[in-house]
Amino acid sequence: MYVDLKPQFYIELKKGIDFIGDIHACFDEFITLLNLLGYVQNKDGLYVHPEGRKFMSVGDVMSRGPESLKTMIFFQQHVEQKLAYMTDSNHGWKIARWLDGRKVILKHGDEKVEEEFIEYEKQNGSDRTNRLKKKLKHLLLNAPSHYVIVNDGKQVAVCTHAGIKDDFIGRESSGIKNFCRYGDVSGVDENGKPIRKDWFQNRQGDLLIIWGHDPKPEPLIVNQSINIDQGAVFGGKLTAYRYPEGEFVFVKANKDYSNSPHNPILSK
Ligand SMILES: [Mn+2]
Repeated sequence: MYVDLKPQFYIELKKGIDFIGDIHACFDEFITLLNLLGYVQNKDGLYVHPEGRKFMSVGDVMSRGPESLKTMIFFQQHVEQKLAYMTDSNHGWKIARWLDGRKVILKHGDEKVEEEFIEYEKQNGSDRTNRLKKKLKHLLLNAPSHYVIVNDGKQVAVCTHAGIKDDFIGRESSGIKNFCRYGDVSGVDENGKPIRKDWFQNRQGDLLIIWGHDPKPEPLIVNQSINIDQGAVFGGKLTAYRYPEGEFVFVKANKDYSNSPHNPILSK
């Protein structure tokens, strides 16, 4: 069962969009990137572009890294004001369900979000913490599986987290949402790790797809798809892809925050 993607998830290109790869709580690197892209703080402390550009995150703004709360609050404020956009994602969906009180096990860096909330509550009390949780839950539960970018009435690009099939574009269903969160996952390997099929390899469509999720040392450009997750939290770099200019802007991570024995960037 499919339904049409909601009209508010079709975004006019207007003055241009800066797509941002997986931030994973690397807040300092993210702010450095926004400054490099020319965004400046307005009187309310929100980052706006003097030329009217907007920025769009491929999701996974939190978890693994040092500042999940700051990064999520940042997106909550900017998405609410329509200064920024953020797609759904696997970590985002996990945190959304946790905030919604559902039974989930926080691991793979999601436990760091809970630790930050505990610290936040110590400093700000439970009323303020509960209000924040409610706002962030709303942001995460309402993030779309993908956005379609439109220019002069023509669809020009799609932004999603882990991937999308061409015939999913402009539609929503629970299957499409899962595909966009996790990619084309077919079973698990002998270590219990999901086997990822590269959905883009035999792709025929010609609409540009911008995605993240699967950290690559450099942007991977295949069949009109661009992976912009360069593993900032793993000590790689945070990527912006500027559309329609087609330029990449990078910020090198200050360090490897992940402490992961299977570092996808430094081991490649
Ligand atoms: Mn992901």
